[in-house]
Amino acid sequence: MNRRLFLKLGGTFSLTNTWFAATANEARANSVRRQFRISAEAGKTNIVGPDFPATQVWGFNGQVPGTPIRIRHGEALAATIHNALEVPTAVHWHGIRLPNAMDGVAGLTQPAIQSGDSFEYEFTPPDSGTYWYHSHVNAYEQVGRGLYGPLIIEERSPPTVDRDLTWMIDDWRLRDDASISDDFGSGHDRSHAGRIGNVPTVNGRFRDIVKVRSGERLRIRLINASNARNFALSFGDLIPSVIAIDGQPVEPYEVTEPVIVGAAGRVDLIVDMSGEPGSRMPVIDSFYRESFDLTSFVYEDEALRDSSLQSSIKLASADLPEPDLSEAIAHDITIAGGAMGGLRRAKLDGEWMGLREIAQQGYVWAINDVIGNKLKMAPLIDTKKGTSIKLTIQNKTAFPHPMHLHGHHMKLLTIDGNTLTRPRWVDSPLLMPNQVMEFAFVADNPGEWLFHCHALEHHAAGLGALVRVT
Ligand SMILES: [Cu+2]
Repeated sequence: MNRRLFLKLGGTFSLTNTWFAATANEARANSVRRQFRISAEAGKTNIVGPDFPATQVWGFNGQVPGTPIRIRHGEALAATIHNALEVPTAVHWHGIRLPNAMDGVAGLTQPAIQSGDSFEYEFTPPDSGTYWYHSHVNAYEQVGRGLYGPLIIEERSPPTVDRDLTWMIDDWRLRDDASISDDFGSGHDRSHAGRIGNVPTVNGRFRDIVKVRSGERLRIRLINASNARNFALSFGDLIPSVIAIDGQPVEPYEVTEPVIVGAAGRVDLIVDMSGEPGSRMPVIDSFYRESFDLTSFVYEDEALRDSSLQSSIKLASADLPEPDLSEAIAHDITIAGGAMGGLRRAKLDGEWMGLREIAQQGYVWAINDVIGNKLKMAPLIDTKKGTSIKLTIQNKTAFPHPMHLHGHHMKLLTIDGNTLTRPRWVDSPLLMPNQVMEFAFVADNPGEWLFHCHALEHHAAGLGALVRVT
């Protein structure tokens, strides 16, 4: 139906990413405490283009993406969130290792911010990198309506680039009149791939263009704010280098395969624009069966320089606690359930039940046979502060799951038994069907932390657990 209509639309916007460039200049203050006042409110934005009406959204300061938060590494972030919506909300700072009380999970780490009320978040992010903030109340609806924004912690010595761009990629399910389809959390979405939409966007725009100049070096911070859509992005004959994953630096490496960005994941790329002046090059997604143009580079007629920059693109190494693998406590974690998953029974509120009975209450997924139907529940992992933990996570389902651990980063060690040549730190790893991944991390941040699938409908349908660190 309209999926076809929108994905076949040929029109483009003339808007570029100047909005993000402008906000970067505002982040030049010398104070060590950066204050933001942000209102969660309804707004209107033109997502699909001039031939369609504007879309009613919920956004931070009414915008999609919300007001960019950009501070320097070492600065404290103070954010007053005012709730101007008619429903409760709260803000999670995705990927930041922060005090538990600031984590923004309403019903676990704080009460929800009621309509008309405000809440003050304050913390000093310990790591630089690319993060995001989003609602953590009925997230499958609130994030789906646009309640998210970029959160950038600038490195003390970033690599030299001509432009530092943030691309928040999202996936909307719109009706023919460009209004948001309000079938949030449908039974089908909960039990299958999550809410997959029909209008993929970059920074809230469908099929926008990005004006570039030949010879220009871009840093592109990809942030996947979709409810559930994963992306696999191809950049034509350009060869991007990955410099960070989930905010954490990696030894730079060139990619010729599509760049995978699972829901909630982030990838920082360095891209040297080597195309002909005046040419156009689409960025193509091919994660699912049908591929499509997500956005397009359009080269200006004048080149910036004849050959690309040669300066180093390497970031300072990640500064995270190294787990002690010889002493690590091992936990095996099995994800089961969903359509075609073969889960027959599981524990709901401590009682074994058949899948039919569980599904009648809206739940279809289990972690180690337990339905995560509540935020406050018996922890999956209960450990002392400072303990090294080794996780072996097996996805025994027919769908991909981006598994997000709050308050920590995990070192990804192996995929399907193969040791990674480049172990990397992650907070939202994407586990494909039947995949097994091993991780290790130091549980050094006290509190009760969510560990859940970031396909938001899956979390709502039981794919969540708690990690308690005391
Ligand atoms: Cu999932």
